[in-house]
Amino acid sequence: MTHIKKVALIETPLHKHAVMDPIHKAQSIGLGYVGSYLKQRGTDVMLIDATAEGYDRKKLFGWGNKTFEKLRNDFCNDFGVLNDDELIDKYRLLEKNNSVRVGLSDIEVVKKIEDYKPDVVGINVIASVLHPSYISLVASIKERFPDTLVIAGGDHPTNLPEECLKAGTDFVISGEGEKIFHNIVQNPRPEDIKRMRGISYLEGGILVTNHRNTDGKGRIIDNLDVSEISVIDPSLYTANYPEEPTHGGTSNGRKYIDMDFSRGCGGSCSFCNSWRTIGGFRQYDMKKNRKQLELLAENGYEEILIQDDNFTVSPSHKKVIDLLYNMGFSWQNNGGLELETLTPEEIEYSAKRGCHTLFIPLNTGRKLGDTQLRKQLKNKAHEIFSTAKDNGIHVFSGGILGIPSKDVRKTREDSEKLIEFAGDLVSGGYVDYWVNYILDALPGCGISKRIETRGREEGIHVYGGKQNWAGYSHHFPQVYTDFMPYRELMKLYLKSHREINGMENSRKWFGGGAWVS
Ligand code: B12
Ligand code: SF4
Repeated sequence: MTHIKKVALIETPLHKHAVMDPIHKAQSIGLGYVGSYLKQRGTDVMLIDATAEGYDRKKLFGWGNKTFEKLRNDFCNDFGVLNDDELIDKYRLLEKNNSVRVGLSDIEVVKKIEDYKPDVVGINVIASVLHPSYISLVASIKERFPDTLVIAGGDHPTNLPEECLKAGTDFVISGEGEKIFHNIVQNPRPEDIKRMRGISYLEGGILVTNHRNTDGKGRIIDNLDVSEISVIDPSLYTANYPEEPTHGGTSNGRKYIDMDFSRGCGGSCSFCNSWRTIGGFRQYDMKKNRKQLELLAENGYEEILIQDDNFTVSPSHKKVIDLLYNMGFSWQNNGGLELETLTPEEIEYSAKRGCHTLFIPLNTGRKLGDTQLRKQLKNKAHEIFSTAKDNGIHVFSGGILGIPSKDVRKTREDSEKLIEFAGDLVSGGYVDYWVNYILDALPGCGISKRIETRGREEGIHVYGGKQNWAGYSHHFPQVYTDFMPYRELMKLYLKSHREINGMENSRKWFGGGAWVS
């Protein structure tokens, strides 16, 4: 084969803990960029969003004839009645394989491939929690089309390439996929692909990785140049997406889309791996942003869910806000604005320019162990959230429980402080919604490294090991310590939800709405 003409891009079906994990679906920004980059350079692209196209199909594993809706509703009802031990046993909460799959069946995806006849299949695995549905999908594709190249990209394959390759994937692409996939389209011979930077493959069963360029601290430096970042072609999103966002505030019936205006991150928070996957922070050119929004408006989009990891890092984010406002978009920021660095002026500025909902989480709960810092942060939270309320903005916030403290014995105490902190904000009516996340050992993040190198000595462990896929969701406990056994950690997590549920003016967790959907 000299030149690839047709590419099928697939978003992996969801695979999550049956009881604990929310079910979200949005347009894939990553596949949007990869697909548009190829399309704009002459390749035919079909995007199969296997989750969105089969969003109503929720298959439970190990629950007999019970439906997903019934299981979640029963759990919500029992949550207010049963004690923690009873809940854990009745709903098998400690079982990592207690899962639900959402999306098209493998057979349906294979049929779509058969009809389209692509030369190569590219699959996005946005999160490690999806691994079980990913490996099943690859096996089905390879069984039917053993000679078609299957390439994986996204956060999960980037950080755990070997696990994806062992499932039958031909090549894994690390980090940004636009240029490298285009390079593959131009040079599809396996021997050429094997020489490309950012590629992983198996040679005689052994992992070979052609690394990307990094600085002395392991940070990625061979990022895609901002001028090369394409405009997403909305015609790639042919699936029916949920009418209202499942992962943010309401769009009030306005047609919405997830979008970003910058890429990457200069930080390296211990619980996160995004900076490793996508590289350093880059703000998109304003001309590109305008063109992108014009194209979205032409396609009927009226509401933008901003997904940038670091929206406020560059002062020019105000120009993006002006642009959204002047073009008539309403917007919300779901990517997360860091409470610690936000100013009331920024909130007021956003409120006057079309913003109605903001996600403003705490960067880490650990800081709350320090009394002085806790007081400062509380004052800051009151100031920021009050400003948002006064300006009619809905705020949802959250923090991560279970991050091992420097002195591991204090982990529980620090988590309790976070629960208390959240309680103050919810009961005081400062936030509309609080999400309690629980730490996972994301592949490649600082916490994983700490566990690998000093875990045994410090008494920090991963429940079920690296293969505990459900644990990579931020909503199912995974990292426990000798001072808080796994069952106790699960109880602490349940307690954190109970406390919020007990407050009159909070939206209930495990209690309907987006959680059950
Ligand atoms: C937006 C977002 C979401 C949105 C939208 C996701 C969607 N479109 O379906 C929502 C809120 C729905 C979401 C949900 C989840 N998310 Co999320 N999400 C993000 C976020 C903030 C940005 C992703 C993004 O769009 N980036 C911008 C694009 C340009 O980057 P990209 O996706 O990485 O794509 C590039 C490359 O990876 C590559 N690439 C991607 N796919 C492919 C495919 C091929 C073939 C190739 C060649 C290349 C390639 O090229 C792309 C362009 O350069 C990231 C953090 C981050 N910065 O990455 C977390 C992140 C991806 N999410 C994460 C998690 C855990 C989840 C959830 C499991 C949470 C949950 N329990 O519900 C779910 C799972 C997904 C799902 N569908 O339910 C983790 C994943 C970590 C991991 N390895 O497990 C991340 C990394 C955050 C973190 N650090 O904790 N998420
Ligand atoms: S949590 Fe946010 S700021 Fe921290 S490393 Fe991840 S993307 Fe960067």
